[in-house]
Amino acid sequence: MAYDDNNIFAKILRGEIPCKKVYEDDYALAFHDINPQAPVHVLVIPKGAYVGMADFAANAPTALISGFMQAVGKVAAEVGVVEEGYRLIANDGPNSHQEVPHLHFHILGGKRVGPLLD
Ligand code: IU
Repeated sequence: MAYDDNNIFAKILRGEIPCKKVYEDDYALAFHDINPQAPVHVLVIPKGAYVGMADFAANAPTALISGFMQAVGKVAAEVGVVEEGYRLIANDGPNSHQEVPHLHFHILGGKRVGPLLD
């Protein structure tokens, strides 16, 4: 799928739409999900035009890939879910119900979640 510059996370990255920011560095932005599914529900997105993980892995510079992954871990620690545990998921493509076509990881914590699928 081609990247759509007008997706909502692209607009958030450009500062055209506000977000409840949790963390930002050169590689990633993290913010609270607008419709939280758990007491902690934060999204982490890379600073680049990537739809999903295959696109990211194939086309992103190594520094961005590693910086993004480090940011995900930093955010999990910062929002205080590491000790009790959390779910880290990325919906990727139509079968997964990906709604926003910009790669994003969900950090879900603050409660014990159910089985992974449905
Ligand atoms: P998905 O993995 O693409 O299905 O998840 C998209 C998430 O983005 C979903 O949890 C929405 O609540 C969230 N979201 C948001 O935080 N802010 C927005 O403006 C929009 C969606 I649109």
